[in-house]
Amino acid sequence: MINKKKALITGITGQDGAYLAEFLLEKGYEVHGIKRRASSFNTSRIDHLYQEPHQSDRRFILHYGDLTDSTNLIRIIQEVQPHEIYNLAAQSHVAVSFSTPEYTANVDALGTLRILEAIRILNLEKQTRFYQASTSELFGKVQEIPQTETTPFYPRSPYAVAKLYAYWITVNYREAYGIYGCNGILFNHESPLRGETFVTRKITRALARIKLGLQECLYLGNLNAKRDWGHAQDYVEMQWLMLQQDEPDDYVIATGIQYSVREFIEAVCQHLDISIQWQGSGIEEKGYEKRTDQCIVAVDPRYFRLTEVETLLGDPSKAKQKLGWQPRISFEQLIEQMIKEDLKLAEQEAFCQWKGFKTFKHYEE
Ligand code: NDP
Ligand code: GDR
Repeated sequence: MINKKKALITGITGQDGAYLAEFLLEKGYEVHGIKRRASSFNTSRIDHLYQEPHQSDRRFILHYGDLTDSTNLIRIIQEVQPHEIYNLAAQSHVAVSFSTPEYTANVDALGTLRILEAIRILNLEKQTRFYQASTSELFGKVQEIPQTETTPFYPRSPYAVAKLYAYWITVNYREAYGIYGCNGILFNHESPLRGETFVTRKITRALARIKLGLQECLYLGNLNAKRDWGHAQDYVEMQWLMLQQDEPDDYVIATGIQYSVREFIEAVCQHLDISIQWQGSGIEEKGYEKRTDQCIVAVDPRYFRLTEVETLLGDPSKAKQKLGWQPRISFEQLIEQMIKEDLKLAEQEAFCQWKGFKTFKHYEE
């Protein structure tokens, strides 16, 4: 199916960017993405979508850019003339935002303003629809359980405070300039493409390695934090649907079910058929063929957050009613998929080690 629509995705090299690009290409869109220049390759999540620049009917095109660079954003938007912009780019790690608060504000808050201003400067208010990747982190120290579109915000990190600005500037440009702008207040969503330092992926990756005898211990922070975890593939479809409505609006996207970090670990261990020892040691090193049936999970206070978001649980009733939101992939299926892919990676690593090849260092974060 070919449609004439053009979409521009910032953050196309990230988890959601990769799933959204795939989704829009299947819908027939011409998909443009902004990627950062990096000293090493940063496109592994979208390499399967790559099209040769010499191909005549290309529908997947990448542009170098950065959310901190207004002139670059204006030029790309002018060149592409997109019907839809999905602003997914962000310094998205909550803990890291305490170390890089100014940069996080520059990208996550001002970056959003730069795109909205570009739309305005280029007189694209009537042509270009805008999606802002807002977050359940806005609720922070929760004022109401479960959280809906009307729950008051109380951000608890430089990341969340930056995203709060982005949320309101999107609302303001909608009201002041008539831009079709939507906030998707998305709760945590994961997948095999999830960044390795977010807690779910850190767990599935480490436990797969422990299962194959490549690692002994998993160090984590607050095991009692509770999150409403969904699958990224389901969530990107909602990002698109928000931009297909008659009127722009803001929506909570969540599953309405909550688990603690500890429960997530227990579920992964059950799938891998390993028991958990919450502290101490007891695993013998016996090489590639040795599969362990026990893992050690230890709490390391370095992973505690200065101000923690203890509990998040979304009420997606509005999205259910207006967008027909219905998550397709269950929590169990999400865990199964993540383990399957991380076991493959661990097996590759074990095989390389067994053959005497060098493997990558695994940084615990
Ligand atoms: P990722 O961290 O996986 O991806 C972030 C993307 O932003 C990457 O492509 C990254 O590029 C890019 N990026 C970072 N800084 C800049 C910059 N200065 N200029 C241009 N691009 C930049 O995030 P997710 O895919 O998980 O999330 C997508 C968005 O949704 C983010 O805005 C996040 O804050 C938000 N969100 C995510 C949720 C989740 O649970 N996943 C829930 C709610 C909101 P590079 O690959 O080069 O690092
Ligand atoms: P979050 O996700 O902060 O909710 O932000 P993350 O997976 O980083 O943390 C979830 C919870 O787990 C606790 N935790 C740990 N977290 C990490 N990263 N590493 C650990 O070792 C660890 N141990 C315990 C955390 O304290 C926290 O309570 C994600 C990001 O994708 C944001 O961009 C997005 O906006 C929100 O989800 C919704």
